[in-house]
Amino acid sequence: MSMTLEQVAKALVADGKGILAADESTSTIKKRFDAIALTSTEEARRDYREMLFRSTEAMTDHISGVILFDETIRQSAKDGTPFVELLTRAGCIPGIKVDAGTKPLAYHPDEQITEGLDGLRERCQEYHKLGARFTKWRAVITIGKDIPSRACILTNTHALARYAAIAQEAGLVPIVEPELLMDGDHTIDRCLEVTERVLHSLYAELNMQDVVLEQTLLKPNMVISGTECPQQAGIEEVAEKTVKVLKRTVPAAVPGIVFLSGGQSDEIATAHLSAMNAGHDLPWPLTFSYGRALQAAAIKAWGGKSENVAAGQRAFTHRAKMNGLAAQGRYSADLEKAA
Ligand code: 5MM
Repeated sequence: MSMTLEQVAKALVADGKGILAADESTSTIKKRFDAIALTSTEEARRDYREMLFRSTEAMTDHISGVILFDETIRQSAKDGTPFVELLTRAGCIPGIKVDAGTKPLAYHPDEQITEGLDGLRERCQEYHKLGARFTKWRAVITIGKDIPSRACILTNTHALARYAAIAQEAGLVPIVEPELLMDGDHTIDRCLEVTERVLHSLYAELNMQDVVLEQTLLKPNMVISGTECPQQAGIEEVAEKTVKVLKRTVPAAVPGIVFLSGGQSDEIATAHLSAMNAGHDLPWPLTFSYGRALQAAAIKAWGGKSENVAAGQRAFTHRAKMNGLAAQGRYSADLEKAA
């Protein structure tokens, strides 16, 4: 039975579940494999994703959906089972990244614009036929001296809104991801101020393009200190300031918010999510859509060796379980030690 877009959006933020972002483009997955001294061949990428997707407990109990890359949505497991089928059998919804990456923003040398609107309608239609039911587009915003500029915020949020409308028309739930990078020495309060500006602009643009909010999800950064900032905010401050900004900017009609991890360590990303869910009265479910914070331990344990597949799956399942608990506000650092 086919699901409506509202049903898909709600299923992606089902209680205790979140999204696995496995949409690394070819150049990004190469960087991850370089770290374990593994050559990034199509077969190695297949084996790695198969290891994750066959982690039955994680995929069935803690992961609601997986964001795939163009190559991955067309791939099959070693035994010939298409990945889309493998995911669907585990009860996971297949999704697809549709942006074409970032390019320099004209007249703004230190800023970027995400491209990919040309031909997007046809690509979305094809991905729907291939089994995708949701999609994602990521805008990248840098905080620095005098940036982000108004042009950067406007062009990126406008593109996100145009993408979202096209995705909905093609029967896909759009996840809109405006990512403020953690890089830099900015304070948490500067991150708060810029995140608020970006999200206000995003919801104004979504409204302008007649995007149906009930059929969308937001994938934001957390409000956090820049990595080089001498004063690093603690877990509670990050949770409190992130929730504050989201309440100021995100309409209650949005069915859920799925955070990116952005380079935070695995355990900190989990602790932040749990603190937000534990201590606050919220109009939407808050969960994860982590890439690195879900995969870092798994890729390390695997190391590209077939004899380590079970170890990689154990590491992935543990992280997925911790984040599933965090989505319910039930995580504590003791659970890491216990495991
Ligand atoms: C998994 O990383 C995704 C792909 O990035 P590239 O297109 O640059 O290869 C990325 O879109 C990801 O879904 C989000 O940024 C969240 O990932 P993190 O690692 O920040 O949780």
